[in-house]
Order: sequence, then C-alpha cells, then structure tokens
Amino acid sequence: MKGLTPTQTLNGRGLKVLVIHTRWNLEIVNSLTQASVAKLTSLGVLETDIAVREVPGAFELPFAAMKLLPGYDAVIAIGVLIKGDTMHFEYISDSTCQGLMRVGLDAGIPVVLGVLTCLTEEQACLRAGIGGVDKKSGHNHGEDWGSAAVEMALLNRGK
Ligand code: DLZ
Repeated sequence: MKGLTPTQTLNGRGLKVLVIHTRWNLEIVNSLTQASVAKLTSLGVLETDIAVREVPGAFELPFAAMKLLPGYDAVIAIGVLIKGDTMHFEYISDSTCQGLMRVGLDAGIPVVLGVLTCLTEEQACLRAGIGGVDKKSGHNHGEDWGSAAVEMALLNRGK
C-alpha cells in the first residue's frame, strides 16, 4: 500500500519542534502547516514547544532552517513548488532538497522535507488534503511530516 505506515506509538512530550513555511502558494502551504502542527500536538508535543516561522519561498528554507535550528529537536520545512514554463522549478526543487538535507546532516538535527514538488496546482492540493471540487480530497502530507519529526527527534535522542 502506498504512503506512510505508522510503526509505533510515538510520544513527543518534551520535544521542541520548529516549523518553517513559505508564503508561496500559501493556501496549500497553510493546510500542510496546520496538519503538521495538529499531528505534533496529537503526539504529545506541547503547543508552547512548537514555533512556527515563515520565509518567502522554498529556496529560503535551508538558510532559515540553518539559522533558526539551534535549541530545537527537529525542524519541519514546508513549501510547495509548482512547475512553471521555465527551468526555475528544477533548480529551486533540487537546491532546496539538497540544502535541507545538508542542514540536517551538518547540524545532527532531523530536518523533515515538507516540500511538495508538483507538476500542477491540482496535484499539490490533493497532497494537502484540499483537492477536488469539494476541496477536501486527497491526503494531507503535513500529518506525515509531523510524525516523521517526532520519530526522528526521538531516534536522535536514542529513544
Ligand atoms: C521564483 C519562484 C518560483 C518560480 N516558484 C516558486 C514556487 O513554486 N514555490 C516557492 O516556494 N517558491 C517559488 N519561487 C520563489 C523562490 O523559492 C525564492 O523565494 C526566490 O527565488 C527568492 O530567492
């Protein structure tokens, strides 16, 4: 079956998580961010231990993650890249993903890749749970990013 299979009961109490999101494609990004935060709290992360910051676009996510990460147990970097008519999409997607991976490995703190790279807005909406005519279709990947952040933060703490 496609998608993330939960492996264990995660307890995120005591973890501090930073969520950074973009302002490009904001309606979709907001849906993803809300789902990530909701999943974090449902797994026990206190609201007071979650910080939400914003940046202009996906390309800025790695730098912001690097600068803001100290003191957090995990970072979720959220953005939505939608392919246009030029090569911009390819360059931004590639450098954003590589940059986020580098920040996480260099810092030794998990950085969750919450960046959708879609061919169309419709694809992105479906992956944010706001697809279809009812604007309720699809699966919101933000949930998976919230649980990935908790799971990886606990792994990093040796739990
Ligand atoms: C320039 C650009 C383009 C074309 N598309 C997107 C997009 O789909 N999603 C996104 O998050 N950001 C986009 N950007 C903006 C870049 O990520 C970045 O903010 C600017 O190039 C400034 O560095």
